[in-house]
Amino acid sequence: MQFAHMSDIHLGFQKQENLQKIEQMVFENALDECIKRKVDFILIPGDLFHVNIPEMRVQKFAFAKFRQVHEHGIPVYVVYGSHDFSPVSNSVIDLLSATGYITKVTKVKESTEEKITLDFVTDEKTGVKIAGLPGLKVGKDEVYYQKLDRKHLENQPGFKIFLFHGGIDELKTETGPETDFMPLSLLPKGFKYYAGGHMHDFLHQKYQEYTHVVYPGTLFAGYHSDLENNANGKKRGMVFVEFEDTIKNIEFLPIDNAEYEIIEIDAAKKRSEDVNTELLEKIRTLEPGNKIVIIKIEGELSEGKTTDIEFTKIKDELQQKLALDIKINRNQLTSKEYTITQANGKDKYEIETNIFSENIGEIRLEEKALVGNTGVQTAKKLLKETTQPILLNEKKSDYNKRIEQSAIEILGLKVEE
Ligand SMILES: [Mn+2]
Repeated sequence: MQFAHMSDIHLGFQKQENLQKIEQMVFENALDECIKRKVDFILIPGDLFHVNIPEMRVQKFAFAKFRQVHEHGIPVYVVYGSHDFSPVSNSVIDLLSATGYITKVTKVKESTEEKITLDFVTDEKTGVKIAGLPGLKVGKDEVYYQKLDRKHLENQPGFKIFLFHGGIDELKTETGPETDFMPLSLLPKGFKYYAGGHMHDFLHQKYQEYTHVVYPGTLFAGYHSDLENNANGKKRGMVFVEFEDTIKNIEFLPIDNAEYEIIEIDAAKKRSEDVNTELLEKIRTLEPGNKIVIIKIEGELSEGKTTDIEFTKIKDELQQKLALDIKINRNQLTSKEYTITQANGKDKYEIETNIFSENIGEIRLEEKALVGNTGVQTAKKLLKETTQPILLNEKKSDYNKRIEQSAIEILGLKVEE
């Protein structure tokens, strides 16, 4: 018997057409491989979609593919991730679940203030028992897992699999996500396989009471840094597991996505003019045709502004040579001469992201959460929360309190009562 495990596919993350095609292709290739191998079932523990309600284009190809998998009689077991999560079951995951193409495995038997008791979903053909918990939005995961009635799950016999979405303290890496970690001890012990989502790199670890904690990682990208890692040679793919009454074999199958070129420039103590020349020279030695080109430039310029570097010109040149897409990461590029940079974008959200990305480099702070990509994300969340409108019939004082509390939560601050 064999099952497949994939996660963090982030369908709908890509905004550029060429990359959208790759995102769709790797997803379809992964499921085709499951059909080809006639797996007994497929596990997807979260972030299947990048948002809870992705655009219709994404829903269309995802439904078509899951229908095909369904017609081959392969069940798909899913939990929400932190991205496709909806507190009111208002996610495309729920739509897919309503059609019967996928099964959400979080079956809450009982939920009180102190305790969440889960039931298993039993896979009909193999008799495997599957339970799982979703990932919630930033910081709330652990509370949820702390309430889990582990004994109830541990006491039941059978071949058991646990699906979860979140990081494990024991597996914390320098390059992985920085938030949403919990100790392994919050998961029920003695399951045959722990199918993880959230970590974007493939990981397989064994612990005494938790044999086989596995994360397949993303299939392509869900953060911009994933593309950078791909360009530096990181393989992406999925996991196939052979089993009988125990696990027999765990195989990571790489799935190709794209070809890359990466240029990394240390701009520290250089003049903007010289960095510009260096960059243009490097660009001209590339053969970027049909490749994703990543330009990463960081450090503090000794002279000139970050805007002196002709990123538009560089993009144009690469586009003319038919690069699939060009990603420029200049979040860590700063200058002694501070200016607020304008930014373009196709909609309000893209403009906001671009403005934050281009200007955050000018800020020098110790607090890691407030700079770089994390800083951009925090700024965006704050902006979104603080511009929420007042609700109908809501008192001004309640409104102020509500906004204040969400801001505090986003910044991860604890306030004395
Ligand atoms: Mn993810």
